Amino acid sequence: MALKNVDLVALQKKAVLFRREILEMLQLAGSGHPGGSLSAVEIFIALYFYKIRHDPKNPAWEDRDRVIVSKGHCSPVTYVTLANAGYFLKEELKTFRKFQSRLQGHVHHKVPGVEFNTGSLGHGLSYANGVAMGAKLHRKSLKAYCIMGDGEIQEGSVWEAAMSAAHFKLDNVCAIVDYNKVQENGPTNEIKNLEPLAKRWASFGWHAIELDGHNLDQLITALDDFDSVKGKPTVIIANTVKGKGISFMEGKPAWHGKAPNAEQLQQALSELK
Ligand SMILES: Cc1ncc(C[n+]2csc(CCOP(=O)(O)OP(=O)(O)O)c2C)c(N)n1
Repeated sequence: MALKNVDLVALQKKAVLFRREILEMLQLAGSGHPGGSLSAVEIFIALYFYKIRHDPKNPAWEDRDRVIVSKGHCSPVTYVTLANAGYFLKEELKTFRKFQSRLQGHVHHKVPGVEFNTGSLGHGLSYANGVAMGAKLHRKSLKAYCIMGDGEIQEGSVWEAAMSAAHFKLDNVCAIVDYNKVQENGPTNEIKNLEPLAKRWASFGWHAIELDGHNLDQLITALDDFDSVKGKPTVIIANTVKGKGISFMEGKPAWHGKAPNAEQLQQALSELK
């Protein structure tokens, strides 16, 4: 059951702010990945502003929950989330993708709050498994959350990791698939069909939950449900829209990796109220 004392309206307002900040960063940089960042905003908010145990002033706190951003090109949503959570100053967002900035196009562990370097898709879940096994060995109650893309999970390594997590009964692993239905070059299920996706994860021994990935209430409820599942890992299949919130970006593969120009930014910001 979700903790209903959560201020959903405040979290929804945060989602609008995050989308604005993501687009501003991208426009300033002149490059980057808007589509899969905009689709994952509510996933990040539910994790960082509701669920996880963390201390932004002490990113190396041993007992923190780990969020592994396996789709490492979605650095814009990661950095905006971390800055808003207090890991570093928001001012630094302006350095995104600039020479010598810490905020490079793919997430890097030098950035406070980033657990693991990603960018080459398909590796985050194995890392999450390792963290989770280590936690069990050391009798720690921390959890590992791994955010993946739908195109990403076409990688065979993801399914090896899925098998391992179930075999080792890693009930402290929660995979979250940002199921925005579009990968780099087109619709995911036309390029390589993932369906029936929830059944596939279940057949690998996972507790599978499917929901609307823009609905914070549903996300929060699912993240709480994960805590009560014992003996198996959990996957949340979050149905989302790539480019969510911006009419000319939604569902468009062209906006997978392209920054808006100044005019497009203004148009986009006018839609985010
Ligand atoms: C191993 C690997 N192959 C290819 C790429 C190039 N690449 C970067 S993003 C991407 C598409 C990923 O699609 P998806 O996981 O659906 O991401 P999202 O839509 O959430 O941005 C590809 C093919 C990569 N980064 N790593």
